[in-house]
Parts: sequence; C-alpha cells; structure tokens
Amino acid sequence: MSQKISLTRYLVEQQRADGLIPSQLRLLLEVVARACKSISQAVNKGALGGVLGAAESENVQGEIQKKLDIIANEVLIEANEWGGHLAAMASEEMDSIYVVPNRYPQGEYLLLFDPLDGSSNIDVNVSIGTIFSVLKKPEPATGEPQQDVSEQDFLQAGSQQVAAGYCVYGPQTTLVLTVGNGVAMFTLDREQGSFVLTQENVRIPEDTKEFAINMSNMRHWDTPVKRYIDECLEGKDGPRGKDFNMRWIASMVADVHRILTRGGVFLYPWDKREPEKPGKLRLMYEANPMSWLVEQAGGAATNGKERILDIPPTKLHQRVSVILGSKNEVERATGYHSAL
Ligand code: AHM
Ligand code: MG
Repeated sequence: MSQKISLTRYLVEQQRADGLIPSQLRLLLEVVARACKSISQAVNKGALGGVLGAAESENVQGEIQKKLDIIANEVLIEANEWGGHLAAMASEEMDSIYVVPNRYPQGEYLLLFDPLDGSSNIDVNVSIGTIFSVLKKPEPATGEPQQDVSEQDFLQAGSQQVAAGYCVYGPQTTLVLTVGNGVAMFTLDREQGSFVLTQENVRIPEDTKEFAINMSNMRHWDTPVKRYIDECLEGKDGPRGKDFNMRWIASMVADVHRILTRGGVFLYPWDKREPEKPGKLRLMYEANPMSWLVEQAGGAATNGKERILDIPPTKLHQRVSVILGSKNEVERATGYHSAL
C-alpha cells in the first residue's frame, strides 16, 4: 500500500461512500480503538507494569479474574461512557449491564465486549485480545414513550450487529473490523500511535487442511464432532484424502485471526463435562462478533445445528457451541450433526 490510510480516514471514507457508518458509530469505533491502544500498552508492559497475575475476584461465571481482565474492562468503560454515543455496555466481566451515567448524554448504541479474551495466556506471554460487538438500542414501538435501557435491549440476534471486531495483542497489535461490507485489518503503528490499514477485503479460503480444537476434551465430545476430527486425523489415507495440521492457541482471538489470515476451522463444541451448558464460549461477547467477521470474509459459523447469527439470545451471558471458519469444513462438520 503506497499511502498509509489511518483508521480515522478509513472510517470517514466508508461513511462517505455508503453511509454504513453514521457519525455516532464512527466515534464509537474510534473510541474502542483508542481503548484497545491503551490495553495494548498495559499488555506490553507485562511484569514491568505490575499487571500480571490473578486479582482477588471472580466474574459472573465464577472464573478467577486476572488483573488485566479488570484493567481492560475499566479502560473500555472509562473510554466509552462520556462520548454520548452509547446507551449502555455489557461485558463478559460484569454481572449486569452498565448504563451510561446520567451526567453524560445517552447515545443510540449498545456496546458488548470481552475485554481480554484468552486470559489463561496473559501470564505466559502468548497472544490475547479484546472482542467487541455493537448493536442499536431498539426504538420504542410507535406511540410508546422512550424506555430506560434494559438488559432486554441487548438480547438481539447476532445478525442485528452494526459493527463487530477484535484487537489482537500479539507480535503486532492488529485491529480487525466489520461494519457489514467486508473485513478490514489495521496494524498499530507504535511510532505514530495510530492504526494503519494493512488489509482490506479479507477472504477465508473455502477449503483448509488446518483445524483448531482443544483435543484434551476428546473423550467428552459428542459423536458428530468426534467423527469430524477422527476423519481429519486419518489423513490422506482416510475419507478426507488429505493430511491435516492442528493449531490450538487457547485464545479465540488468535485462533480466529489465523483463520482470517490463512483459513482453517475452529471448534469449541458442547461436551459431556457440563451437559447443561451449550458450550464454553459466550454468544454475545465472543461467538456473535467472531461469526459475523468470519461470514463477512466468506466463511461460515454454526453451533452444529444452526447459523450462530440467527440464534435468539435469552440471556446476556449465554453460552454456545461454536464451529467457524473455512466454509466447506464448517458445512461438513455441521452436516454430521444432522446426519444423526
Ligand atoms: P476467556 O474469555 O475466559 O479467556 O475464555 C475464552 C477462551 C477462548 O479464547 C479460547 O478459545 C478458549 O477459552 C480456550 O479454552 P481452553 O482453555 O478450554 O482450551
Ligand atoms: Mg473470552
């Protein structure tokens, strides 16, 4: 790319070209990007910043929080609450929604985030990231008065998202974004302090020879998932007729980033360890934004039975089974579920 295009310029040009990014949404995305820059600084400092290790608290899902989980959550809230672009926020790390305090103007958007995904990788210096999803606060029915924002307003299917993305803190800090017309990637230029467009029209190849799953859970999987992985493992002498490679980073952001970069399939399926839970990953903070990015790049995302973006959420911290990535592989693995 001969001329550097900053995130700001990209958003302004998108707004001009197709009106997909109204001013409030543009401000929102810029503020999220600024917050990610600041989280990236904290992540980079590591032990020097005293940010590693566990905090003394648990989140709503009973998981021990890391210091950086809490710092990242606070950075995102403080950055976003005063700009007038948001009505409320919801986070994987907070029990209930955070309504913008009434000392600030209320905007029309709702922001959801997993402030620091891949927490188990923080202390071992492996890539982690921030995932975010933006919805519009529903309009009251005609003639009805404007209601205070509530948790119910957040319970919209992923297909209703107006923007989604993640920022991966790895060897480079990269922000990946969709507003519904493809996927763009921006790399943080630390000298300039700005995100620079480094890839547009990201496409996921439809076929792949790479899968990502936590193999240690194999004995707990359901038959269709076991069949799919068994066939991959049989390699070129098996029914797939090709050898597969495996990668599992245990940071969804890093695994999805690899898939957006060179293809692959990612699975975090339901398993028998906790049969009452539909899966480990969270629909609203992880699966929906990632599924939309993957679809926008030509891939697919299902829970084994249906398109993730069509699932009507019933609660904020809902979990879901996830199969996403290269289209033909996702279709095959999903097909094995209905073959039963
Ligand atoms: P987190 O949001 O608490 O970090 O958990 C989500 C992460 C995903 O990033 C990753 O795909 C998965 O959990 C890894 O799980 P496991 O440790 O079971 O391999
Ligand atoms: Mg997470």
